[in-house]
Amino acid sequence: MNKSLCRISGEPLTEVLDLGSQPLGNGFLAKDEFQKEYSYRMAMGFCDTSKMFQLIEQPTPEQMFHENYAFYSSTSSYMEQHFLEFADYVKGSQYLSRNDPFVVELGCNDGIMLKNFSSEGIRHLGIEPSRNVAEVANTKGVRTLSEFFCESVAEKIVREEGRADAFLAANVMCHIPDMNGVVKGIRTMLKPTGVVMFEDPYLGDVIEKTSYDQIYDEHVFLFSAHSVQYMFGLQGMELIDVLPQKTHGGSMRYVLAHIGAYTVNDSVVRLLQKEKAIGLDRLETFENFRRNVEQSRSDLVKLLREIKSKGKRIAGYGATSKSTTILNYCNIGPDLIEYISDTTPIKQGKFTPGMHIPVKPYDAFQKNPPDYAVLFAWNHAEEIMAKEKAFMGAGGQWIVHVPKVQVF
Ligand code: DWN
Repeated sequence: MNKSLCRISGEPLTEVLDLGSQPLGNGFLAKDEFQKEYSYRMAMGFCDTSKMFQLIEQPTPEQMFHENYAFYSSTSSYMEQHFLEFADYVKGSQYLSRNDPFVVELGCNDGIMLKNFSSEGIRHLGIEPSRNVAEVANTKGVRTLSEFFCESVAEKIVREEGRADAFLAANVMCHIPDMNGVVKGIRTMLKPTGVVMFEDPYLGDVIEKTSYDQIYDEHVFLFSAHSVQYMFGLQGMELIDVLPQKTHGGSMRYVLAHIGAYTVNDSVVRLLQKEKAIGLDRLETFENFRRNVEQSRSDLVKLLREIKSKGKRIAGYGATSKSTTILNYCNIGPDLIEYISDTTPIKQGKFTPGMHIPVKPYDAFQKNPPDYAVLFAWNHAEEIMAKEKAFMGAGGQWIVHVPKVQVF
């Protein structure tokens, strides 16, 4: 497909934001890999037909999701709680049949959500292309297939196990370039009364908070109710409910079903109206967003340079995929940020993609705390603030860029 066409409607895209040359968001690497590091031009386009805000160019799924995938969902206790509640919501909903319900999750990662179904003996299946995290799920008793989901995989599952009552996905759908193929697969997988429930970072929050770090190679789409309605509408499905979530700095849970299977909740109508009011369906909104992103970059770089010029030490907290976007777009390297602390073993001892800042274990932060810490995992702020009282008590200060660049 021509790269400047919308992946959903096939209509031309208008480029609205260029975040420059970027490496893989989760491409943490060793020193001897610097020379052959991959990069691409990361720019976003808007389609006036589908209303989809999307990457113009994206690395292949195989480059991003493989046996060394660096992100494990169960690194946050708050997220564990979130998925327990998501699972309870599904189990308590009207959508699961009483007799032998079947729940499928796309991109189940290390089983953080499905373990809440497997522990109760509910028939389930995870589909997870990154083999290392899929293995962790299997060892937790979560039945997981390591595959990229598509219509033929859906047909095979239906032949062998029947259709699903609920098809779940959390922080997954926005990663999939062949969305039309996947939505066809989902439609194939669902019973006539089946539903798909998925959540992803919400475009409305990204625009409102200038959280442009939600844009990176893996996030090919940033969804709104408008774009979700359009893409599922192409396959005979409709939005029946929307539920805002606090996770990842503001997400939306979308519930969709075959057209006419359920009454459409008022929440859908209200959200569509709100999106029109704030302009999520219009090009000008994205042009304004671009100006805010540029301002955020100059504010952050100015602040870091000022702090450094006073001889203070700055580290990063959380080597997130999001941080890759900020560091590379703002050209922030080890001259400004000494190291980034992260609890994920696979990232430790490596260097951040593109800017090559050392990633150190959490111990480094505790034993040798900086004067300032850039909170790259700002979406986990509540959890992190609760456990970093010692850092703050000793005079340590945080820097965030969302919703605006500030020190606290
Ligand atoms: O969509 C995606 C989201 C859900 O997760 C993926 N494409 C990749 C990943 O994105 P991310 O890396 O931006 O996600 P997080 O959840 O913001 O990453 C948090 C990082 O911070 C992890 O590497 C773990 C680390 N961490 C830490 O060092 N100390 C996290 C917490 C809560 C902590 O206390």
